[in-house]
Amino acid sequence: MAQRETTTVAIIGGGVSGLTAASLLKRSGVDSIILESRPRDYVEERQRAGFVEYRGVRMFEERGLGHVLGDTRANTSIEILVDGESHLVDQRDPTGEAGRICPQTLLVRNLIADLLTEGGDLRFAAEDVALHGLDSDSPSVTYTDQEGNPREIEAAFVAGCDGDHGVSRASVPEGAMTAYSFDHGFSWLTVLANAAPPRHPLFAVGKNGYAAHFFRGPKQSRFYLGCGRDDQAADWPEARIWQQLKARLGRDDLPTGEITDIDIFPLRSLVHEPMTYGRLFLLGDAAHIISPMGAKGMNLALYDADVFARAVSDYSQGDETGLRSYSGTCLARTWNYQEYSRWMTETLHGACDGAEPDPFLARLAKARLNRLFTSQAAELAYTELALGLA
Ligand code: RFL
Repeated sequence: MAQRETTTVAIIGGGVSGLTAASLLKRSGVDSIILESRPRDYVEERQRAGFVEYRGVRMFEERGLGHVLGDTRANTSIEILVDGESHLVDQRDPTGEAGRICPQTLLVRNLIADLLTEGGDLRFAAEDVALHGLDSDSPSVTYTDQEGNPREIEAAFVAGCDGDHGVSRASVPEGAMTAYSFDHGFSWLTVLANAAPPRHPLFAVGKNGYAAHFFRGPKQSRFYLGCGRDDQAADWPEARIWQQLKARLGRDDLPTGEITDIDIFPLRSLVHEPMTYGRLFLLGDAAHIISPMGAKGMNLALYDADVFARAVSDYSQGDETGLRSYSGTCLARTWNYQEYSRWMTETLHGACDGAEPDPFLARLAKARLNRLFTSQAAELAYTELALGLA
């Protein structure tokens, strides 16, 4: 017989969106239980994104959670190298505010620590999580705890924060949501290395193809290399990786170091509409995947968590409008960011004279970049999106 409990929000998944939703709910006096399938050390070590837009910084600060961003530095500009020529693009709004260079691992670790300090209920290594009665007024979640005991949680709402391959969206009956997907036609080789990070987030386009270099720690970098659609990791021995990075980033003296992770993935985007089914609300990657080009995946997860937590808090005060408009509000931002990410992907890849270039489109891409470098209005429009203010 399963042990039964009740809570206001059962949160499935303890990644960025689940942890942030729980922390914001806690600040509003709303209780929740997070069920995370992985052990704590795995979740805390998982390397991914590295940038929190200014909108997210402001959200954490306004809700008394500014400390979860740690001692991270402001992202005041990005550098774009075009055929070896450097251009700095300002990343501050007109009042000087900027986002933060904040590795996802640091944010996740700090959110977990904060939640546990505040008495939050976060359960790791929860197995066999299953959702029930989502279209009823009293949904529930069953799972097996770390000791192997069957458990059941009744909740007013279920927050599906368990990513693209989680159980939440898979529990929605077929036909209740529509998936819109897009393949950008490019793949990236992604490399994590114990090598000195760049001064600014660095993007490079040119005859050798696309590359990028980002901060992931004082002595840690993430690199991206545009690569062939069907390339395998075996096609990229370390010597080739460093040789290509040096050529594309235009630095023979690029600091190298031990490579700790290599992966190849196609750039794809995916949006599920609507983001709700009955009492289930999807947040973050469970609802949408965005190509990493604009660094918006983690930021969309933070936005969804903000909108959802406010809506549940309003509901507890008798106002249901936030919950009803949740999907529409989040989808508007999702599509705006999908457009931004597509613009960057087309522009930066298009401006490379890589494999099978289209010379006409390559010239259009360079014209777009030139406009970004020479028009203040174009730079401001770009920065508004980068900061999450548009
Ligand atoms: P998360 O952070 O993946 O958290 C989902 C959590 O759900 C758990 N889970 C389950 N729990 C219970 N029951 C189940 N059945 C479960 N199934 C899964 C998982 O263990 C996990 O802890 O999703 P969330 O919260 O939606 O947050 C989304 C972001 O993590 C994601 O969008 C970004 O990491 C994407 N992303 C990047 N975003 C950026 O903004 N900038 C970047 O530079 C950037 N780089 C990246 C990325 C994602 C990468 N991936 C996915 C490999 C680089 C990489 C390499």
